[in-house]
Amino acid sequence: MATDALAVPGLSSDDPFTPASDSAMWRRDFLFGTATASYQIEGAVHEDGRLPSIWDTFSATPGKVLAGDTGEVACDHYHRWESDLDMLSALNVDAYRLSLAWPRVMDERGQPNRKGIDFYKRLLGRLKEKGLQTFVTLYHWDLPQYLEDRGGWLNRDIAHRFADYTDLMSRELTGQVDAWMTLNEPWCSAYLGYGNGHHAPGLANGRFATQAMHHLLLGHGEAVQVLRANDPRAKVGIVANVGRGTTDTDRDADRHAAHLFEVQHNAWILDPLLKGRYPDELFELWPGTEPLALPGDMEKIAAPLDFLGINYYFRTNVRSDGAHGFVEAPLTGVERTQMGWEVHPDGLRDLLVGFHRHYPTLPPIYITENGMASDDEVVDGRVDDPQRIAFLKRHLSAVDQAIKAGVDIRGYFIWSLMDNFEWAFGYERRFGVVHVDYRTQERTFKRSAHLIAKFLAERDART
Ligand code: IFM
Repeated sequence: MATDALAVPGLSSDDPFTPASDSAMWRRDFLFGTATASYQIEGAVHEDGRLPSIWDTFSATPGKVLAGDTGEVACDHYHRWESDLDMLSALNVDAYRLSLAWPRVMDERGQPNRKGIDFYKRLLGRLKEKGLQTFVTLYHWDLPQYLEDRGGWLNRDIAHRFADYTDLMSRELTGQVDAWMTLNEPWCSAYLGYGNGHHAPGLANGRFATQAMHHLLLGHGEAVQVLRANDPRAKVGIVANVGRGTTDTDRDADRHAAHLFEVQHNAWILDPLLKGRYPDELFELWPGTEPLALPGDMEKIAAPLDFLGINYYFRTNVRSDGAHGFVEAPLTGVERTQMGWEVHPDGLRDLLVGFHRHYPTLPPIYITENGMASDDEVVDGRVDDPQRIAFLKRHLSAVDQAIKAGVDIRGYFIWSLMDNFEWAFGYERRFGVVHVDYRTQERTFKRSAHLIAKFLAERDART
């Protein structure tokens, strides 16, 4: 693995990544990091007492994941974590966002699995030795299968089970975590997992989606209380994936459709968290799907947060469906990534500024994921990823513009540290700034990684 970033030839301060000299990205207190998630990188699914997760079950089901890929080996990070953390430090980042695998640390009776817990203690201990800030997600989609067998996120009891798991891990890891995130992207867990079945557990029912969301958010609310009690010095937040919806016509009906797209993607999660209620328009879009909520639930869900994690990837163009909803109307002639997602940095800026104006209680924001997939290959020991370099530069500029417009944004995490298991798309889609050869597990810095390391070294040298 080539890690000497400063040795990359031909890079000057006007290279294709380095942010403009007046950008907030140069500020030493603006946190730079990369992000990963347990099921996507760890592998070792049968080791040291780890129990099956819904993603083991789902990916073993024919037709669910591209090419039949599974997370059984993934990046083998469970065995290679030490060299992976060396690779991370060579990027000169300030922080690392990772997730804990619930099925690795707790058994069916709620008892701790010491070997699994010790893995994370070692990992976090090493990150601290390296001087990195630790951002830890409790739930990034790998639900223990035994809980899905009891109804998963459709069973209200899961909120208490999530609080128990949070209690265990926050007692065990107190002092090793700078920032806790309860859930990653509840929209994906609820909508893709229970609404359209594209993700584990693969159920497809509109009512299930809204009920699963309510229990996810309730679990979040209970977990916030536990984290405040067990680890009062750590920051507490949640991560939402947000989507920009626009339309390419002047028709009022299409503009309203774009608004409804954002209600369904953003307000569905942000309104309960920041206003203590679901948006009425959600149930105009999906009539009859109001979740069963008990008195006191919404107060728990809306507990104050120290930060909000925002994950942003693309913009969606929509038009009215002629009734009460929206349909996608894909634009032609726009730049897209290997996922087919449109590259649209202004969408990130516009969403951030919009949230700042719309939610008086908006807490400080970290961009907890942003990045893109490309079909990267190693050629003569190098990986050139020009589209990613331009993508990152443009999105950092969008973040800078939002900061200058008054939004309190404290940091930015690239998705992802390394290529990994991209859920229903398996290993084909490569999001990493480090390339992974899945046959040999060799890691190779892409050119984007060299440029990030160079920029951060220059930033540190200035201060
Ligand atoms: O890989 C995922 C990640 O797990 C959650 N956010 C989106 C990424 C890219 O699809």
